[in-house]
Amino acid sequence: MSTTPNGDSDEQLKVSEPKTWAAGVPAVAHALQYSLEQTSPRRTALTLLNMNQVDGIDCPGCAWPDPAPGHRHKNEYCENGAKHINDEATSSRVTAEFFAQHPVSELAQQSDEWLNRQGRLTEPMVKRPGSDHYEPISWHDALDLVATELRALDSPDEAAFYTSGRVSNEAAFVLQLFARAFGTNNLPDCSNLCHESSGTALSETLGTGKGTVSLLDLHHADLIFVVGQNPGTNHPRQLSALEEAKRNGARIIAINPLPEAGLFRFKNPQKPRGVIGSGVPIADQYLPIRLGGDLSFFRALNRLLLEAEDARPGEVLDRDFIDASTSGFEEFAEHARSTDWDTVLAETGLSRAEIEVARDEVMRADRIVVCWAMGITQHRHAVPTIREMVNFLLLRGNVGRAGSGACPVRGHSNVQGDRTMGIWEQMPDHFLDALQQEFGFDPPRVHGLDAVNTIRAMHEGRIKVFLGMAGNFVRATPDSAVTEEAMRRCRLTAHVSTKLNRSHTVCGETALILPTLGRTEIDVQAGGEQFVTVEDSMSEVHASHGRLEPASRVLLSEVAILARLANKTVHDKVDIPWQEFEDDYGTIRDRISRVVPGFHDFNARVARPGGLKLPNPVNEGMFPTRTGTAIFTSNDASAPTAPPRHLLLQTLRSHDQWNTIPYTNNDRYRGIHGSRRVVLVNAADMDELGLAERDRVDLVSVWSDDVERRAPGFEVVAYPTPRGCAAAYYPETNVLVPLDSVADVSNQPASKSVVVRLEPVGAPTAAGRG
Ligand SMILES: Nc1nc2c(c(=O)[nH]1)N[C@H]1C(S)=C(S)[C@@H](COP(=O)(O)OP(=O)(O)OC[C@H]3O[C@@H](n4cnc5c(=O)[nH]c(N)nc54)[C@H](O)[C@@H]3O)O[C@H]1N2
Ligand SMILES: Nc1nc2c(c(=O)[nH]1)N[C@H]1C(S)=C(S)[C@@H](COP(=O)(O)OP(=O)(O)OC[C@H]3O[C@@H](n4cnc5c(=O)[nH]c(N)nc54)[C@H](O)[C@@H]3O)O[C@H]1N2
Ligand code: SF4
Ligand SMILES: [Mo]
Repeated sequence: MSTTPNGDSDEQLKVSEPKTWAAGVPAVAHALQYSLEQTSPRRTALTLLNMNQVDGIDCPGCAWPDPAPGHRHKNEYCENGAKHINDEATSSRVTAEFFAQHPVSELAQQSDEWLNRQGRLTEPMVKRPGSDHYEPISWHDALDLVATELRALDSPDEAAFYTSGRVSNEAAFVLQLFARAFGTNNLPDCSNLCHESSGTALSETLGTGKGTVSLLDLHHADLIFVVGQNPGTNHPRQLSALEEAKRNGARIIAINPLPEAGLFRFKNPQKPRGVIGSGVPIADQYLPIRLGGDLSFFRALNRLLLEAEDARPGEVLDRDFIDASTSGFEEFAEHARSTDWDTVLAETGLSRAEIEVARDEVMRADRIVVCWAMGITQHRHAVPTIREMVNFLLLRGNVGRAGSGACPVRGHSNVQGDRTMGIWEQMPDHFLDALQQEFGFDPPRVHGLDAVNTIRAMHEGRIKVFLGMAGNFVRATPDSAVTEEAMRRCRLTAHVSTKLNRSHTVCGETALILPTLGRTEIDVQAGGEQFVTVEDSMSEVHASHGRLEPASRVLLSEVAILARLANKTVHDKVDIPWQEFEDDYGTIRDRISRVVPGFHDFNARVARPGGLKLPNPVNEGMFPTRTGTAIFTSNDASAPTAPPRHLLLQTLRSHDQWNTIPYTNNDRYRGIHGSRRVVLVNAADMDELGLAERDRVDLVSVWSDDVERRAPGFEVVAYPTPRGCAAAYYPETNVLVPLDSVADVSNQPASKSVVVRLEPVGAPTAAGRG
């Protein structure tokens, strides 16, 4: 595949029927094919056999947890995890000669897929002011350059330190320590773009920002809601857990505007019957909800449950739990009873009968889990929606009890761990106090900038130095044109990365590429061979041991890069043994054990097979909220709408991409092949808009600031999505998401509700029409 950022591709779009089952033999075949295209059979075997095993490599694909030691399959991975790990293990290399041949301006024209395909970065490179080429630089000079720029700033708050959840606990802890010792809380992270809304709503209502369920809870639930997530693609081993739950008698309700393959039937490739049989059915009820209709859905469900309790007092709600452990019930109940059915039916696009079927499922279930991901968090009203899901769980006492609870399904493999380690622009005082006590300096207390506010600050010249660790900031963030301009206004941008991406090509006046070891690789320091740790979506913390020879002998580990940089930047301000951290990561874990709650005896406990589980107060009957109880809330926000002849667009992942990086042009489960510049539209909407299959259109977003945001050259494909709703891939459509279009309270970009019009290519533009 070859595509430029504007989407000129030499492949043709082919469309086939969407699949109604996920995984099975094709998943194994596709994983192996992609892996073997990347690297040798020997390295493929090394990565795959070590993946997610005790003493092996933690899969960097997503944050889904592993079964307990002793219960793991010898192939404990999924198609996408296998592709992802071998994308890192690739044998291709980006060298100094590559950069000599390709000026930055030329690289900026290449597609995300092309940049990634060039392979692993091998040595530090610098682009000097005015130059159009990256050239080699020694580690010593590269880190001096960053330290000098940082020290020259008028204020530490003129720097921002971005991380993604690819970073280990050890590196994350050192990074936040460095940033705070330097004097800023500007720690934007990918969580700002991912589950920020979950953390906000859960902290407020339950007193913990994390999910409350374990894998065992999921296995033993009676009813599981899978809301706003596409597990067949993005958390494939979740399907094994759902299969296990079904075997134990669970029922499943899937709520999603798109009939995603993994929601219907799963052929478990780890089991003989999954290979030869027809697989197991997953969802017992599928609700094709309109985009953003989930708040209304849960309000209606809660109203129905309150009414059922009126009819059969004492039989429906868990009054003991409500009385003993919650507050705000009466106010919530009054508000829920006022839920208007016409609004519910309009916002959800569902029938009352469908919602009543869901209620009946709920009434038959004792233990209930609600799982959700980006289909919920990336809406303007995400926070009230999650609060309403919590109301639902509280009504029948489904938190803090076996087999039930809240399950925000995390994305990046260590995104939850990074937060635990202090990567947050708003860490609470008790964490900062503990840092102060341990390291003897006074960390800044003023909250820092999140991702959206970092872009604003860069754009306005308030952030001058940007250090990115393990992500692709310009592609992951909204309003691409604005973000790119913001990035280019920085004096220095520096990225600690494994592979080439757009953030290296859209860069500051001076730009650095600092190449690093990946999680698959053997990491030897002065103190011997090192391992790192990660925390999964269910708060299990375990070790990850690299197994492959490093991609280049020049690479430094993330911890080494940060420790050396910190030493050069803040050596005269704080007395922290950065060198010791680099030599032996165990010394970092010792510090973590004294600073971060739940990590006592970290080194000893993480050495045990399977690692350790962090305590969750909710599961110990405590709700550390402002009232000391779980809190019912009254939520009013309305679902997003589009004006006549406009559609509501969600931006989402294909089956063959990993976040900002497409791997191939083959969204297999949805039957979209050969092109990513595709917009999925309901056939009746196409008729109404006068569009035919494969018509070429520009997507133009509509926002109150009247700035034109246009994604050119998309082909229209009829697809089973509710009326008025459309879907297209991220990151190609990030250009359409206005920077100001964010979730209330959490400030997370609202990438799942973008108002667009489809402008046939060749038709006069809005400006032209005057
Ligand atoms: N293979 C692979 N795995 C990944 C990733 C990857 O890129 N590739 N990324 C990782 C990361 S960082 C993350 S955060 C996760 C993301 O995992 P997901 O949240 O599954 O990711 P999306 O592709 O954004 O899919 C959103 C899903 O929500 C549905 N949806 C959209 N809007 C609504 C709505 O209003 N209501 C409801 N009920 N549903 C809605 C969409 O139809 C789609 O099925 O995956 C992780 N795992
Ligand atoms: N429109 C729209 N925008 C979105 C989303 C959406 O659904 N729609 N989803 C959002 C979500 S949920 C997320 S999480 C973000 C993702 O945003 P990011 O996390 O910023 O982006 P990634 O694509 O995961 O980053 C990929 C890069 O990470 C680097 N990398 C990979 N592994 C390592 C490693 O081990 N160490 C180091 N140092 N570098 C490494 C490689 O250089 C690679 O190019 O995007 C967000 N943006
Ligand atoms: S489910 Fe997630 S963590 Fe597990 S193997 Fe697949 S991508 Fe990796
Ligand atoms: Mo994410």
